[in-house]
Amino acid sequence: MGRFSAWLVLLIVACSSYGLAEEGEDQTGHYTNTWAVEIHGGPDVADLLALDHDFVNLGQIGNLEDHYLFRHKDVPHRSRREAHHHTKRLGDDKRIQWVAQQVGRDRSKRGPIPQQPRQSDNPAPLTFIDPYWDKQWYLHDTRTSTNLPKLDLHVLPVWRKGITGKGVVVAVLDDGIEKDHPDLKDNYDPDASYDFNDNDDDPQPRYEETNENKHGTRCAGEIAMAANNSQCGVGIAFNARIGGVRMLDGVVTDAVEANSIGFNIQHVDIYSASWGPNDDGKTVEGPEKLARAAFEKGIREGRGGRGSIFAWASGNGGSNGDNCDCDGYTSSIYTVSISSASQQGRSPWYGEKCASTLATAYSSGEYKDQKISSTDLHHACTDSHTGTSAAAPLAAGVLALALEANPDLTWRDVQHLIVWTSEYDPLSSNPGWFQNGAGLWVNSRFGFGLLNAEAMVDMALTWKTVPEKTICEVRLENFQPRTLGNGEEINIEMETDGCQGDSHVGALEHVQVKTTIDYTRRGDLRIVLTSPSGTQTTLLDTRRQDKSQMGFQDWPFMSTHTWGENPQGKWTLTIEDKSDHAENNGVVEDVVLILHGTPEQPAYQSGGRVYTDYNRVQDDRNVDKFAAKPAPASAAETAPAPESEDRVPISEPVDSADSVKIAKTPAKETEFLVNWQDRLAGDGSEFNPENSDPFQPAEPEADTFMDGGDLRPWEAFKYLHRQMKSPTRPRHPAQAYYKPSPLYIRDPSLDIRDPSLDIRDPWPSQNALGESEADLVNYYLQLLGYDP
Ligand SMILES: *[C@@H]1O[C@H](CO)[C@@H](O)[C@H](O)[C@H]1NC(C)=O
Ligand SMILES: [Ca+2]
Ligand SMILES: [Ca+2]
Ligand SMILES: [Ca+2]
Repeated sequence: MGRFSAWLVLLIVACSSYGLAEEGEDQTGHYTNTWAVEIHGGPDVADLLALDHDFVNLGQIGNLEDHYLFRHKDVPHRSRREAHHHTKRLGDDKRIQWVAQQVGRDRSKRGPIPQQPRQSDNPAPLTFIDPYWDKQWYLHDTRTSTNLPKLDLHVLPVWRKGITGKGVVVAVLDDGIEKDHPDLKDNYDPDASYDFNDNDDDPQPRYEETNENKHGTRCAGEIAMAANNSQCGVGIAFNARIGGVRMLDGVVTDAVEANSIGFNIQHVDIYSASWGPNDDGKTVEGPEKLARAAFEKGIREGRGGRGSIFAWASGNGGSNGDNCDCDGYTSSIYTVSISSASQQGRSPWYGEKCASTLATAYSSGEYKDQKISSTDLHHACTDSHTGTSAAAPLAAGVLALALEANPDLTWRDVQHLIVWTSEYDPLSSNPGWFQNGAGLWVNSRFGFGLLNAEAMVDMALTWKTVPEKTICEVRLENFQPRTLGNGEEINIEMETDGCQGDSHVGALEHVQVKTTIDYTRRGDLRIVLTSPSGTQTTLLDTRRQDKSQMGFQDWPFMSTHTWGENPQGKWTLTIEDKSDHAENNGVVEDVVLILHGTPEQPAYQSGGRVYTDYNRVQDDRNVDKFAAKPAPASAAETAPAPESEDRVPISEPVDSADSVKIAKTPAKETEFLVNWQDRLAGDGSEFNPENSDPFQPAEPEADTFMDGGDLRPWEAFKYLHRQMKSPTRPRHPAQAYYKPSPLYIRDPSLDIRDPSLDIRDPWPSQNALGESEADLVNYYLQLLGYDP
């Protein structure tokens, strides 16, 4: 290309970035709701001009003096069209030297991070000979078409920088670790391992027939399976050292928890925990005195004073109507609470909502979605690890990469990094997103969004430790206990200046509301906190199964949703009972608002968070791979049509004991089997007890989050199960007795118990199916001759 045409290209680009192009269509990016402006005279002048023109001044852009980022609230955060009139209005103001609407572009860095040159537009593929590598869709993009959404945690670019977890130690607090597993033994670290169930230093799991103690080994592999050794897969931090603290295979006491949480805190950097109180939708429990003390000691003294990192699963009780606000481990300010997103970028059926979740990692979803691959007991591998159990270790692995990039990060730095780099875009199709007063997108199902390993590591590399933490407690003088009854709501207003003085909080991190409420039926209460910026956070949602009369005793509800906001002004706490239980009543005894944060805004926030189009910006795929592979046909497309609409009893004898084909299947049941995963994604609220036909859709509720969940899954499943259970067919191990796990382990597949027993509905009010049921449906599909 000659010099002249190069100039031409530059000129066109310049025009469109100044917003002067005739048509705002832009093939390579999208317009955001932010404008960069140049204004002389200082930040006060900038604030004034922002006000004049109906913008919010998000502050100086990085270290560029006289440059500010303005946001307009009436402009969509993402649009293909330029907002000409706003640009023009700013441009026409003589006090504004320069203006440009910001466009989400094909860059690999975000916000105030200085842009580094890309190594190559089409980097060489990183391939591994490990047999499960191809199944690790969440580490490298396995989609078959560029039209599909990007599908990974953006780990490959970090590995390309040579960052693989070296020098970082992770301990999995669980039911043990198979330390001699061929894919774990090289990274196994005895100093990060202990057995608090048997009080010895060998965390090897206890083996028994149902392999119940596979959980810890599965979680460990996700983090630190060795790379390119022909064994299983590749851990996210495959050069990290990994240990196991065996503590779930026995009586779990406060002391056992405290021992585990506080184990070897100068050696272990990251603790990964995928357990917590029962997810039954009626429990309110948190760490007791010892475990609380262990957390506090860990963050104060662990890692040479920089603080232990705790990656915590947010819980799997979604289908029980559970809410992680009632789980004091995930809602601790010291834990990094992690939720799951399915391969489809959806909140899975087991996901819990709460205000304390920080971010999200991929995990299992519906039946067709791929699960998580890892090491398994007996030196085996698995491709079916599930639930938030599987999400938290992925986060632990990502954090290990960040700690290798910058070992000086404190426990608070780590949370700031997560808040600032997690991605809203790949999960944006889910309901519940809102932008808080600091411009951050947040959702009670996902926290600040999907983890982005590359963005986090890049930001960690040049990170400046955030200022010392301050805590501002807001108490109402002369607070009189307030009564609450059915159908009522009370509003408690709390005015604060953010504690001017030594404990001044000017920029928020966590917010806690510590309260004591006596109430006749706890599950009917809903609590919402409104910040001075207008951010409304649900601190507690109703839980239909929670009939407890225990209320809340000094319970610290916790929210991350107002992160980055200035707390000065009026906070409102709304407590309501809108149930149909007329007899309900109680008293709000006490309320304390606890604001955690820093006196000044941390420097990194000064330019405001700039959101970009994840799919375009983060596209590090090797484009060639999309050329050859045809998209796999779905089961529904390849399945033969049912031979007849007649209802033929499924228990009709099969050809022979060896054959797993059956001749005819009632159409309705076949349809259910083939399509069930598309139809059962509801959260159970569509359950229609009036409806006796399990295959008859219930009336869907208008504002219920559903993926077309219009059946009564458990009813339909039980019916099918009865039909399919013929003595002439081989028995599937999952044709077993299902029982909610009394253990704390967050893995639905562990609910399979005694295989000699018949199936029973463990959660009569639950509608969604678990992974065990998924396995069975899979098996039934095989029986029917389909290849699921
Ligand atoms: C893994 O090993 C194979 C064969 O030895 C090699 O071609 C490949 O480059 C290796 N991958 C990495 C990431 O080192
Ligand atoms: Ca032992
Ligand atoms: Ca391996
Ligand atoms: Ca829970």
